Amino acid sequence: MSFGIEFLPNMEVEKIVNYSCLAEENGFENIWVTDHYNNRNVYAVLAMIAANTNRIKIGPGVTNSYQIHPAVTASAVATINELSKGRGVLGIGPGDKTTLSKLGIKFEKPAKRLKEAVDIIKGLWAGESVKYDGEFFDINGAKMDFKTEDIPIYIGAQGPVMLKIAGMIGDGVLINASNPKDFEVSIPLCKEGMKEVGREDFDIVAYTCFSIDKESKKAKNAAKIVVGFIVAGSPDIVFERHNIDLEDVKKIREALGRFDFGTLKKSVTDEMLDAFSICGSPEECIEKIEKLYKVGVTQIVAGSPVGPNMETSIKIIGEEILQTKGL
Ligand code: F42
Repeated sequence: MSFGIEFLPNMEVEKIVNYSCLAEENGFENIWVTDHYNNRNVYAVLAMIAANTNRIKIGPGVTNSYQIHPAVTASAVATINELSKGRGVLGIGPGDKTTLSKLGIKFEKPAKRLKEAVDIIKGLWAGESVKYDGEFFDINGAKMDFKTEDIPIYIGAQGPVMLKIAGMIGDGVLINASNPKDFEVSIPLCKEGMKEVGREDFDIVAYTCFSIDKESKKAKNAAKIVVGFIVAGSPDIVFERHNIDLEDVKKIREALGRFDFGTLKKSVTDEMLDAFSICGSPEECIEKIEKLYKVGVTQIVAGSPVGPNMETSIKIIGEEILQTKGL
């Protein structure tokens, strides 16, 4: 099992680079940088990380094919791969409907569009002169002018259709989930896709809300706002799976509607923290990670907030999990 970390470029690039170096020193294997139009540009951030690290794999986690044409994504990730001497990876998903709607982009057939985009990217990376007559993309002999190699592609997926597609077209899947019960549902769907194309090697990534501190209470407290947002956006079927009372969910949604973050934090229950995050003391986090490993997860990505203090939390993960447990 390997460990990755997610960075949101809502902070200065210099800070992300410093945290990236710290993550590399502490034994993390992957850095995933999120892609949203309102943050610093993902490829500018990745280029700086590439220039300042030596070993860790880096890539967008995740970009989409609505805002960025697949040919531009192919070139950008190949450039990051060259700059980092072969450490590039591509994380690509269908896109975030709420963000895209702010740009006036219609979220039509996201799964089909993603599949077409990945086909085109693969063709370009293979050095082909790509001809593609798709529903969304019409490519007439596009070809890269520089050589690149086979870069691993990870698909951001949650829904049943997308999970199966991930198994068919990806080298791995980035699933926004934290609890073994969710992976018991998701992994068989990825496997269906893998079976269809005869793939065996596949990285199942838990892209989680993560918060660690030596003091359990401090770690849990730091996770509450992120968990509150996840609860507010989750469908009822997920609450049933985790025995979460819909009345408690209502309190969260009402608090969020009033931007009342104090009440929001107080309304996040222990059941919600367990369903939607890995959080607590190193021992508590290790217990959950071991359960995830048993159901088939092969990479943990420590996503926001990582902990009450990013620097301390990266060191705790390194010292108490990666070096001690040898994950
Ligand atoms: N989104 C971002 O914009 N930026 C990020 O940095 C980001 C990071 C990220 C990391 C991990 C991760 O898992 C997701 C992340 N996302 C990020 C969100 C990501 O872009 C998606 O919004 C998210 O993964 C939700 O995807 P989903 O798997 O739920 O797929 C959606 C599109 C969905 O509705 N899927 C359904 C399904 O069952 O999979 C239905 C899909 C379907 O079949 N639709 C048909 C089609 O062709 O698209 C059309 C059907 C019809 O009749 O129209």
